[in-house]
Amino acid sequence: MDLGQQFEGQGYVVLNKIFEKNEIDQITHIVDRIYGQWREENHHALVEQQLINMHSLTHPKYFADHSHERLQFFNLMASAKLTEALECMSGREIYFHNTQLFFNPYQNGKQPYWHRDLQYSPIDDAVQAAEQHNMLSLHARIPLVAEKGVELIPKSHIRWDTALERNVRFELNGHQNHESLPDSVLIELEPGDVLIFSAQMIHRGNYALNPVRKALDLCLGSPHPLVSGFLDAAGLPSDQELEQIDNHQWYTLAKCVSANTVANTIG
Ligand SMILES: O=C(O)CCC(=O)C(=O)O
Repeated sequence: MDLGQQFEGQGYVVLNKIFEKNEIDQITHIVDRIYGQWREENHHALVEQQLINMHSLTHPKYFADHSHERLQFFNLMASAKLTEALECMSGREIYFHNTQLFFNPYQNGKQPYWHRDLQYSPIDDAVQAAEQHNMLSLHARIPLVAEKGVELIPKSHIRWDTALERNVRFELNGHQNHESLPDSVLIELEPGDVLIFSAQMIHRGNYALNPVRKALDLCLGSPHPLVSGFLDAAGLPSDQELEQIDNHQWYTLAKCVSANTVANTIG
């Protein structure tokens, strides 16, 4: 089965050994510095709200004294192997939407919760369900330490919820969003591997089996009006940086999406 068939059938694919050790080391070096800055600035929320992720790691505020690292980071993420695999898997032009870093909540004081990513957006669940087949929103997870860190419900990217899944996701009728759900798979990854999964399939993290987690997720996809408005141009390369990125297609398309969104807002 090829990558496209695997993804269409299951909603995810695991690409083994896509990154070399030295690439993971370079990504880790940059991510650790950003994560350290973010933790200092967000210590209170990290503890009080039991945060499990941060986002927008490419924002210029993380590169004030390290401008060369921003270009290096864009180049590392859009590696030739990964951009080619994504193109081969989706058969579509892919744009770069954002980045997130996933880690365990402070002192593991929170349970992982099942969700579809747009569940926390203002977009109504019925609209999400109706548009599901027209959307391609992806996470490309680059684990920086080995993890059994994410649990997925295969095929939930091509259908909407069963009654139980709905009750659990929205904590209805006495259910809680951390209850076990049938047919889930827990994905095991080593540094160098990449997990690509649909952001709109039902998924949750796993904290208990992982003493430490540090997974860089690239949020990628095919442009769609429901999500294009969430793209923050501040996280994209400048025109000058773009010229120095080897595989710049994700970023070039992102800049077009951003420019069109602004033009439509003004128009
Ligand atoms: O790894 C996690 O904690 C959850 C992952 C997740 O929710 C996501 O990637 O959208």
